[in-house]
Amino acid sequence: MMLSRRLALSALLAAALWPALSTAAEPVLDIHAHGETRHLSLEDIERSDTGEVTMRHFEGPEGTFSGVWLNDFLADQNLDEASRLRFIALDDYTSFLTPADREGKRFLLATRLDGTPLTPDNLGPLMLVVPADAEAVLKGDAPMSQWIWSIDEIQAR
Ligand SMILES: Nc1nc2c(c(=O)[nH]1)N[C@H]1C(S)=C(S)[C@@H](COP(=O)(O)O)O[C@H]1N2
Ligand SMILES: [Mo]
Repeated sequence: MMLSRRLALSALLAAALWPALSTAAEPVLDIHAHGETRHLSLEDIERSDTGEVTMRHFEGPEGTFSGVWLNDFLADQNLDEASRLRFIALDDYTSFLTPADREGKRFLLATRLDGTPLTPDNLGPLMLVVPADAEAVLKGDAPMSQWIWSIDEIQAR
């Protein structure tokens, strides 16, 4: 009796958790570097040092954005030496970051809003923000041209 009840409970739990687990394992980012392409899932990305910021994004979404610090993530991907990084978004918007840009500002590669993976509806799957500039950007006192959202590709060279 006890056993079958426990089995039923684990089956129920597995069914409930499956969407979250499969989402985390799905590829969300293509990295092109040294003539190779790497497909990374949220799980892969979130192995790097995590950070978070509670703020309103100028495009609307508001809450606690969590993700990984860009420089830690790049180091983990052996891309910290890249002299030029190109970010490409789902809307084909593209921007570049140099090592000096990354030294001057601490970028967070956001993966989640209030714990839920970002989707294209709320500027996902990945988004770059500068937590230290959150208030200044809203007031118009700091530029936000490097706050690229809906990132799904990084090219490094
Ligand atoms: N994915 C994506 N990110 C983007 C943009 C965009 O069009 N698409 N515009 C960039 C620019 S040029 C600026 S100034 C800021 C704000 O863009 P907006 O004024 O068009 O909202 O977001 C940046 N990030
Ligand atoms: Mo802009």
